[in-house]
Amino acid sequence: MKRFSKLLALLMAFVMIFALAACGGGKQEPTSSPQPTESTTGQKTDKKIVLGFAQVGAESEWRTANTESIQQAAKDFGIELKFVDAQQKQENQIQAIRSFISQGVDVIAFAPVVETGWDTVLREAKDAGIPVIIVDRQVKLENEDEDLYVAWMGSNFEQEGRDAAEWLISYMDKIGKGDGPVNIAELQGTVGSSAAVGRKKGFEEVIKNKPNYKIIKSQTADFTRAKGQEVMEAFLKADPNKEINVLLAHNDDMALGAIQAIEAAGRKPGEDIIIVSFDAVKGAFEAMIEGKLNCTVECNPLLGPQLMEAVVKLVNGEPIEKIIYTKEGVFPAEVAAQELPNRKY
Ligand code: GZL
Repeated sequence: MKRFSKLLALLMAFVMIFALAACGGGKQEPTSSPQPTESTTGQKTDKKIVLGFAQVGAESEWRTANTESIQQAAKDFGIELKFVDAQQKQENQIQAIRSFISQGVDVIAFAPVVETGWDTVLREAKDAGIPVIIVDRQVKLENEDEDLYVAWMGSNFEQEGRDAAEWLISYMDKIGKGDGPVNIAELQGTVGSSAAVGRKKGFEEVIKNKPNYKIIKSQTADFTRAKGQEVMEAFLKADPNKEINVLLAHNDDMALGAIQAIEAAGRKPGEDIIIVSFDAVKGAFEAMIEGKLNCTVECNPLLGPQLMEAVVKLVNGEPIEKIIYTKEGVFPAEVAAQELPNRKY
């Protein structure tokens, strides 16, 4: 009899252990079974994918649209998104990436606030076996041959800069000012960011062939509207002879701030000072309709679906392109009214 009760107790213990293991040992398992994640390629994954994303910050309308696109696409793809807003500080982004590594996420993605200083943390992610996708801005590695990330997706910033310069030259010729002095004030984006570096490089590459085109003032306003207004005020105060007749702003937010400064100084934005900027956010279209901005070069923030597609492919073990450019256009004021209703950000 004793043997039988021992056997029964052993059996009961086994059943208990098995039952606990089946419900995750008390861990908070998702109540609903993980939804299969379907990429647009039709591939399904049953595993709940976890993506860690370290965002630059919330400095502009562009960034807000980029964040919304990523958050919505994660929901649409059934991907668990761990999202950190780094408030435009590289140290916060690095800290977030390290936290994603320690949490053991499946994929890490981030929009690098500046180009350099990422090698160490990218090596840590690689050593942890976690693939990294760079989104939007680019990184410059100490050793470009080192394979520290699986893909980059975003805009061709140098092409955007070239497009802005080519539009400006054609516009100045059209209004009969192409042969006179074209004195450009430049509001640069965040110092060391690939968006600012690339736009400046592309713009200067085109105007270097036009001796009457000169950048006579240039300073960063960190991609924000407030600093755009502040720096433009300073430019205008230092321009008593009103030599500035063009503003190049590395994003629409800084251009919109500069417009306020130009009006406060009694000058007409879009007429006395021709303005070209980047992003093509709704605020830029509204300013063009008011005649205060002359052209915006699109920089597409809606990268969410492309990112999630790449994440699912990675987790499914499918190959992804190393470089994924987004498609973009150039929007002069004359098309603003017809285009505004189509704008998604
Ligand atoms: C460009 C992006 C830039 C935008 C700005 O891809 O990194 O950062 O042009 C934003 O509006 O702040």
